[in-house]
Amino acid sequence: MWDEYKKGFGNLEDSFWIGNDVIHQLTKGRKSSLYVSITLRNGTKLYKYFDQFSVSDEADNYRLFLGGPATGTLGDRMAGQSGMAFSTPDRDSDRDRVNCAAEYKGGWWFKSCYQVYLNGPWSPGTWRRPWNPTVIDGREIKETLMMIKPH
Ligand SMILES: [Ca+2]
Repeated sequence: MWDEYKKGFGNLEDSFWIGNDVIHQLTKGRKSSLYVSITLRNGTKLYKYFDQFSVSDEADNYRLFLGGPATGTLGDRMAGQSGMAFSTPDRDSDRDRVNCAAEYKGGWWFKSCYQVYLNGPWSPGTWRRPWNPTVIDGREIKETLMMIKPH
């Protein structure tokens, strides 16, 4: 799992994780922003924009940094995960006694375990609180996007 998130997986025209090495390279040494959106099945589109976003290298476990002004219609909870290392089921770097990535079946910047988690399983009923408290049930979600923009 760690290697899959490191190298990226999925289909670029449908659903994918671009890869933690690529995210690190894109955000290394230049200021970048992160735009996250969640589109619900009822058509509502929610978003959050973070002025500063970066991910450190593999030796530092792809640590997340979010900073600067943040705006949007999703809540502020993802900022609480800034500073966290990336975890996958086979590499627990979170701050909880359990293995959050194994418990919630995906890779993410888990803390203890999360307030925001966009890589949960899409199967009904298992992806809880994708973005607390704005979106509390993964079954409501049609699409999520994370986009990086250099300044
Ligand atoms: Ca743990």
